[in-house]
Amino acid sequence: MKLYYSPGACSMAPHIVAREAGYQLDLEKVDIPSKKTAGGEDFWQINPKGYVPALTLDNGQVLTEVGVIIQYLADQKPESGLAPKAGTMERYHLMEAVNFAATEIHKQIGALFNPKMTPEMKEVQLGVIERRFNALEKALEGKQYVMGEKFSVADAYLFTVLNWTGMHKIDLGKWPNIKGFMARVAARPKVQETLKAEGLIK
Ligand SMILES: N[C@@H](CCC(=O)N[C@@H](CS)C(=O)NCC(=O)O)C(=O)O
Repeated sequence: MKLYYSPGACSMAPHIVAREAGYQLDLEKVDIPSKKTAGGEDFWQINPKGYVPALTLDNGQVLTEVGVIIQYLADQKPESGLAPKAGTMERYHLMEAVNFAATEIHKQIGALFNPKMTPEMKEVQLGVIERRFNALEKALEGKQYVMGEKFSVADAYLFTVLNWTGMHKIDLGKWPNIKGFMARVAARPKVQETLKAEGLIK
C-alpha cells in the first residue's frame, strides 16, 4: 500500500493511523501546487480530485477521503482497536466524531489557508471555529480521547487538523481540554514517529 501525502496536511491522519496499527506503508510525497509526486508522477492521474490523501491498495484500487481511509486501515487490522466493530452503536459514535472532524474542524480551519480570505470573512470564520471548539471542549470533558479512554482513528484526525491552529495563531489556552488532548496525542510514540517522518520535528 502506498500513501500519497503532503507534510503536515490532512494526510497525516492516515499516516498516524497506519503507524499506530503497525502497517509498513510506502509513502509518496506530493507537491500540492504542481500536483507532481516526488517520484515524478502526475498526481491528477492518482486522484482526479487533486488532493491528498490517496491510498493505493495492493490490488491497484485507490481510496480517497481522510475519514474513509482511516476507517479502512483500522478495519483491516481490527486487533489494533482503532475503530469499534462496524454496525455497533459505538461505531456510529466514532463515525460521528470522524464526520465532525472532517466537516466542522478540517474544513472550517482549512478555509483560513485561502489567501483570498478578507479580514471580515476571517473574523466570521474564526467565530465559527470558536463555536466548534466550544463543542469539542465539552465533548472531551473528563476524557483522555474523543471516544473515552481509548485512542481511535477520530483522535488521529482531530489531532492532525487541530495542529494547524498554531499556523493561524489560534491560542488553544482558551480550551484546556483540547490543549490537554493535543499534548496527550503528541506524546504518543507513533505520533512522534509520524511527525519526524514528515519532517515536522527533529
Ligand atoms: N475531502 C478531502 C479533503 C482533502 C484535503 O482538503 N486535502 C488538502 C490538504 S489538507 C489538499 O490536498 N488540498 C489541495 C487541493 O485541494 O488542491 C478529504 O477528506 O480527504
